[in-house]
Amino acid sequence: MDGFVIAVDRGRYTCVLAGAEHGVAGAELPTVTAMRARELGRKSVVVGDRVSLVGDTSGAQGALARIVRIAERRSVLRRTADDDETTAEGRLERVVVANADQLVIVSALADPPPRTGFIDRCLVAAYDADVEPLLCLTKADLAGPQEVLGYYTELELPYVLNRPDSDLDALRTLLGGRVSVLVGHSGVGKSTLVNRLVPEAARAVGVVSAIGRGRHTSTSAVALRLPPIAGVDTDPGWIIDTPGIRSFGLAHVSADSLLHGFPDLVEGTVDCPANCQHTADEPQCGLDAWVAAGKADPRRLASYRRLLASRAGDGDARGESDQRGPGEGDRRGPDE
Ligand SMILES: Nc1nc2c(ncn2[C@@H]2O[C@H](COP(=O)(O)OP(=O)(O)OP(=O)(O)O)[C@@H](O)[C@H]2O)c(=O)[nH]1
Ligand SMILES: [Mg+2]
Repeated sequence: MDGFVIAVDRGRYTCVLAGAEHGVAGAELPTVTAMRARELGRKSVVVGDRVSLVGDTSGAQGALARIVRIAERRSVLRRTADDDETTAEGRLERVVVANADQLVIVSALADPPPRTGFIDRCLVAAYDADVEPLLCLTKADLAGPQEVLGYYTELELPYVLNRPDSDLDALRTLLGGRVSVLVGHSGVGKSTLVNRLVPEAARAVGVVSAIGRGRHTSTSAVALRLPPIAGVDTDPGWIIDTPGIRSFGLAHVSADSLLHGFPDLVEGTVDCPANCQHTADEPQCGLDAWVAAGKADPRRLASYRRLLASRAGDGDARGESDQRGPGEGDRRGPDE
């Protein structure tokens, strides 16, 4: 039988059987617990995977099925522990989720403050994974979005604003018919949003801790079926809540692909000499003139160059957006 992996916990995979996934409005979906069959070898199974199951797929108490195959993934959202692929941490790659159609980048407008460096990294990861980005700005009751939106004006980046009492219709429409994954720092309100979208989800919600202290309320990714959209007959989609992340390492993204996360800069490179690396010390790089002519925000170019430098293992690459306090964090990494 075919299934869709909605949760992973200590070697046990919770799957919804194909067919049941479009199940009854608002009802809890029947699930099957499974383990990996030995023949999968070292291939990891992640939330969002479409799998083939054998054995006891009754879903009865104590029943355990086996995952014998992982279907080809439509998309794979990855991150690494570090940006530099020459280090062990840079090679440590984590698959965040499989088969997502949309990456919802959740950033609070305050508490914790927004970090465009982190959002830029998420955008690079989204374009690299061929997943559409959606910027979701939470805690709009605490601060305005002008500054963040101003930074992205050239991008036509779709966004939604959220506050505790805001209407979720626009967001539900954007989530309809697809699998969306929420990513963001701890405390930005991912689970709060999931609970509003899927009231029976009852995801644990935490108090905001200092970023980097490692107090994460959610500890694993979980996919939840969205309830039907009122008055519309279409598929409401799936939403995947994930644990807050401190960093979005991009060691797996090639230097060329990094530029795809900066569509506002791409055109500025057409007159660059062949093999231009677009770094600040490239005398002929077209990006300086592009920005000087007002075609893109200089902060975007600076962010792109920080990422380029960070991949090269330049220790100063984290840039101005890192605001961790003293005593926090154990190593230099791509946190922003
Ligand atoms: N003022 C305000 N507070 C909010 C809003 N959304 C969430 N919060 C609060 O922010 C805190 C953290 O919310 P969570 O939903 O647990 O954050 P999270 O992103 O799931 O965090 P992790 O699971 O640790 O990654 C909670 O105290 C929420 O009540 C909002 O729109 N406005
Ligand atoms: Mg959470």
